[in-house]
Amino acid sequence: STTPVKVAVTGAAGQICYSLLFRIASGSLLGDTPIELRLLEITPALPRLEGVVMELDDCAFPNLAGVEIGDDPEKVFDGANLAMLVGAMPRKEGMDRSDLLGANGKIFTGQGKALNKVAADDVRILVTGNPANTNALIAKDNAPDIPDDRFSALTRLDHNRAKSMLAKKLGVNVGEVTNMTIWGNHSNTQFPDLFHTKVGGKNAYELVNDEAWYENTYIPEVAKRGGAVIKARGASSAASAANATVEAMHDWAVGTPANDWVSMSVVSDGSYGVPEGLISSFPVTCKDGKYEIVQGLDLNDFSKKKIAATVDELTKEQGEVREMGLI
Ligand code: NAX
Repeated sequence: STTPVKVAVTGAAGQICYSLLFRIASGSLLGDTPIELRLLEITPALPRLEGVVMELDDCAFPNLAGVEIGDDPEKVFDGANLAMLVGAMPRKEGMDRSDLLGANGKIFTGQGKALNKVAADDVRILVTGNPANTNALIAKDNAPDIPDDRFSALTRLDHNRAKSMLAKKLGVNVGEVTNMTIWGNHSNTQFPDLFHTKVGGKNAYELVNDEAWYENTYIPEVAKRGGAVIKARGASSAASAANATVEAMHDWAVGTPANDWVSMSVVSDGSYGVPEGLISSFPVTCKDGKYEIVQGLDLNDFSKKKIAATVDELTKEQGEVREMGLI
């Protein structure tokens, strides 16, 4: 029999995980490969998490080989092959971005250290909790023994939103849209790039043929979609964030389709002028558990300016967390 793949998930009693855990356990992550869930929460949320585990039991998923829960990252992450870091503190009223960086920064220093100590040699770590890119940077810096290319942050939800909004505009099925790229930070500065996107194999920017819509409607609406969901639903994106998290990890572990790529925030190797070491979103292909940044895309002046702005924001966040002593 096969040893189950150990999948660690944090923030397991939260709203994203209420969808994510069931997608993982039902096979969206690794098909019918047996998995063991290792679920981390803060102490006061453990009773609630026990309720979620009861529901996992009640699904009778045949490939769910076991579930462990706890509030100690060193125990929960022990032997983890895949880790999805979803748990973070939401921004509360009166908190600015740097307060959030500080509060969540502490979570990711501790979890980075714990992963460094106890995770499996092949561990792959995906950060969904916000600010995702900089949280991933903090975790990476606190895990010196884990190779840099095992860390990523989630920009797949932005990628999916961008595909869907483009398909609507053009009146096509979203399955026709390929080669979408989100560049930069998972924030309002992100840059969804239509210049390399294809729709039914044709250039998306040319098909849209509406510069004003691209610049003034599409780009801001993709970036601010999360806010629009909060306004409509009274709660932040959960099922779509879970879907993006499971798809991102699936593609990383299993591979991207031929002739397409996905957006992942990964450690920059200096590609496209993004400073080395930042965790920034790029077009990537994945195969056998490894990703590669797509090379050789031509960037026009508009794209270069947009990418410079979002990368600049990441550089500032890096500076802030460095000043706080988190990296
Ligand atoms: P919830 O507040 O519903 O759940 C978060 C859970 O994390 C809570 O149960 C909390 O107890 C737990 N938690 C807090 N500190 C923890 C720690 N140190 N260890 C383990 N667990 C801890 O939030 P939810 O809606 O599930 O969102 C989770 C995170 O995803 C938030 O940071 C949110 O901003 C972020 N998002 C990221 C997105 C992305 O595309 N990258 C989109 C969706 C979402 O906004």
